[in-house]
Amino acid sequence: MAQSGEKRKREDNDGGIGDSGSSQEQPLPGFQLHSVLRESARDKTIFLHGKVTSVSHGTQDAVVILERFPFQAETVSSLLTNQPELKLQLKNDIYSVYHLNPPPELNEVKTTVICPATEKHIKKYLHQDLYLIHETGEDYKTITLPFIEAQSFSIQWVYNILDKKAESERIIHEDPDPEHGFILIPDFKWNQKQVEDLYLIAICHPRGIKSLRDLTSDHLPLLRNILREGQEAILKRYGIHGNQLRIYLHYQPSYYHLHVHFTALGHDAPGISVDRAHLLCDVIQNLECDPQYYKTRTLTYALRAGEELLEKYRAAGKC
Ligand code: M7G
Repeated sequence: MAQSGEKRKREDNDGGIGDSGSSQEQPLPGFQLHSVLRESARDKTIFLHGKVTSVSHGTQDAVVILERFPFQAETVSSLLTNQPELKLQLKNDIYSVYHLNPPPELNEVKTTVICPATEKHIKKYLHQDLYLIHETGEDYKTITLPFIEAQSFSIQWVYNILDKKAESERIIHEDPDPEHGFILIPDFKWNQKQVEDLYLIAICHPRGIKSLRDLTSDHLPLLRNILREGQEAILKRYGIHGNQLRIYLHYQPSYYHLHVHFTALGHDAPGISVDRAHLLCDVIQNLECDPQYYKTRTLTYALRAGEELLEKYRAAGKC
């Protein structure tokens, strides 16, 4: 579908250098809350849609994700030893509940800002009912692919990493081979303070591989390389063995440049459910058995109400 020049410009800015270059400025000038997109008491996370206003950019949409950090074994005892301010809430026999006000350095809130946020970002974080799509190889060609080509998120942030224009100091491992190489880097969902919620992504060097659907047996050397070198690098850096890692691809991904997720097996990371995650070891085996597996196979995934791709499937009478 055609997009307005304004929208395209905003999407092209997504993750661009221009944005990270302005990190010295106040990141959320004049922030006004527009709505709560989603919240999770269990995950201690809230997703906000707001408006920010600055002289240079006028009024822009922003998505802000606030998230409480997990406790860290090294610092947690100081919460209790340094004369904590404990306010009693309830006492019954041997049981008591307090409110503890931690010192500021132990009370940080991880704040992820996407600005300017596109409509697609806002929808991505909005709580919506989910619907399953059973996408055949033919559906991919006639419905999904044209949609991706017209609509997908900008992957400028990915190119910034590959070109060392952003996050270069965060790279954990690189294989620079243009065909089989990749960069392993902490995902921006992970604060790197504890390995319990370890989350890295391997971004492949070759450009133009959009997703699982583009993979054939020609890509086996690349995939095997990511699996082997990714595990070795994580073992070396964090002491976590491959058998304690969940290594997978998303289908559908949000960003159409092939990347692989590495998460701690014990971490209930978002996007690990069977309707989205494809284990890299299974992907490799499937391609070893059938070089065209992902071109022909029906792939099942969930889409949110209101998502444009879902509307396309509905219009085609496929959902
Ligand atoms: P995905 O499967 O395309 O989509 O994964 P998802 O976000 O719906 O899971 C992309 C992954 O890249 C996610 O795990 C994001 O958290 C991560 N990510 C996204 N951005 C914009 C960045 C970024 O700028 N830097 C880093 N390091 N990770 C990012």
